[in-house]
Amino acid sequence: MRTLTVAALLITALCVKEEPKPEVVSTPVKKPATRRIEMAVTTDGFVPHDVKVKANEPVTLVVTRKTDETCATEILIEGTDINAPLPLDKPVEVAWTPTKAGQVKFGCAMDKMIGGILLVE
Ligand SMILES: [Cu+2]
Repeated sequence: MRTLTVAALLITALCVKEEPKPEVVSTPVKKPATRRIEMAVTTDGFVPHDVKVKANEPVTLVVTRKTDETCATEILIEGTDINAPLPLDKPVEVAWTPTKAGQVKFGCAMDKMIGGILLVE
């Protein structure tokens, strides 16, 4: 009797498994992933130092300082309050959404002497 029950259960399970799934009518809306831009601080400064971005498109700069021989121990972005410390060998995420086309300087606290340009299109 028990074997029969198990068999019946198995068959039921198999039947359920093989039942066609109802078709999904609406596809879930995918949020566009924020563009991530990997950046390093080396003895050459910020690498890359010129980056193209798009107005109104959020980006995340992922900045890793890889040397102590630099004064760029933080990253500032012109025209924003962004001022993120860059600990050695630790990726730091800097989220930013450019609002208008043009060139935006970024770089170290010393007037971005070590730094680069974000080219906003
Ligand atoms: Cu500096």
